[in-house]
Amino acid sequence: MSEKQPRVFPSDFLWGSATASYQIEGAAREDGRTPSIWDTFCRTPGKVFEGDTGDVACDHYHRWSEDLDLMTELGLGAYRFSVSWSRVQPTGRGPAVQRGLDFYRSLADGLLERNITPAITLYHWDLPQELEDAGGWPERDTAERFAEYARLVAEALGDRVRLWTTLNEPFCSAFLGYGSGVHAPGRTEPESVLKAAHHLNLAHGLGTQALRDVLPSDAQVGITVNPGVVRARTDAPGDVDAARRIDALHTRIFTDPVLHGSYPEDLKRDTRQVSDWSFVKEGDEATIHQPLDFLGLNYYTPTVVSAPVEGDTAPRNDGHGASEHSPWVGSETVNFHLAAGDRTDMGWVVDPTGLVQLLRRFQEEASNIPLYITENGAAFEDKLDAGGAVHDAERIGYLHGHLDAVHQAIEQGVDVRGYFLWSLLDNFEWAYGYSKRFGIVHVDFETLRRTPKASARWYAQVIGSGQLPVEG
Ligand code: IFM
Repeated sequence: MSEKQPRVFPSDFLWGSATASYQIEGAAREDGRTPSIWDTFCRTPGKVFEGDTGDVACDHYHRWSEDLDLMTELGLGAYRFSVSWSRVQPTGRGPAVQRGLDFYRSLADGLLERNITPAITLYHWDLPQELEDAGGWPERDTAERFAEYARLVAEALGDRVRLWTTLNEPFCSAFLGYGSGVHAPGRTEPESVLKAAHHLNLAHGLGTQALRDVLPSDAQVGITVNPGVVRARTDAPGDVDAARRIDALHTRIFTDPVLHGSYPEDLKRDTRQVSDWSFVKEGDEATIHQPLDFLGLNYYTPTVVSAPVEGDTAPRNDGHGASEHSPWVGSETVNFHLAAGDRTDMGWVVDPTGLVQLLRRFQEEASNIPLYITENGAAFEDKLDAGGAVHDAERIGYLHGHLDAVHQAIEQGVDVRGYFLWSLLDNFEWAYGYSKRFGIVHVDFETLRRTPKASARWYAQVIGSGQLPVEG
């Protein structure tokens, strides 16, 4: 195809946007909701930028109807949101709270009335604090609790929601939550990282079984991962080995058991000083290896690594937040490098070639399973101008490049069914608090007023025409 032609997407391509409960809902103490690990983490001094919390966030819990109208204006075909576990099952066990479930039922109904497909994520990092107090993800029981919770939500919403995702980015829950400690619950325990990763995988497997028990047969069940697109800085054997190690920890620790039913041998070898992996019980890998209807992939930027330098023990800047504690269990001294190129406000290099690479990889690895881009987007320092508008040309450029990458992958035969832009609204960006804006809709965190940015109008045009214009 010539460079000058617009990129036309398949007519049934799902055009979406995504958010997550703790990042937008607020109403942290209403209708029976109890603290999650993020409520606690936000209150731990020094953990979150300027002590920001999700107490109010975008106040979506009260303004959801206005937000649905914004989605209609954009012409969204689908909306990916997550359920707050502490809102529907406050102690992480036992019966559900009706008011919590009602909120998500109203949301799903509002979406359906507007012809927007609801896509549920059951777990986007906000574990009920009581479960963390009982040991959190390093405890096997948390996986059982997740399956119980998945069943409760499916019983309440299974009649109206067709797209179900068990977990979002288990890498962040395990490695940043229990390794580097830059995410809740902020623990820095190398073996707990591996245990947490395994119990998240097990939660996915048990949760998928519970969903299949309850949901109608046409429901689609999958998982969302954020695989590393890891590149060796040179083709020297040490650099190539560093890339293999980080790929095992970032990606294959999740995708190998989920897609192929076993943990990679090289991963177990690389981490044997830390753990003998005896927490993997007989039958676990088979439980994790459930048939999937789709695989969700989140992509933002690639990672460049090189071999450890002898004697160098300085903390690494791996792009996931500053910490004295490496999350890279058994490979702590691998070096991370900033690739050349334009960067977003997160410091992440803009490189859509990584998205093509990722899609091609999982087309092969997840043979015959449709793929969705469940997150992609960029933070920039957006400001309202004197006329009250936001001209976020850099974000439009980022989105154009990445949608072009999705289109290239489709042209190359990859079965990509949809794209969920991260994010609909500026929101609580975890340890960065409200300092990073990912939304295509600007949120004034004083007044909570929403203002669609230029990128929102641009995305609406892409959705309306089903094609990417020649220029961003
Ligand atoms: O905001 C997050 C989201 O919660 C998970 N994926 C990455 C986004 C940007 O950092």
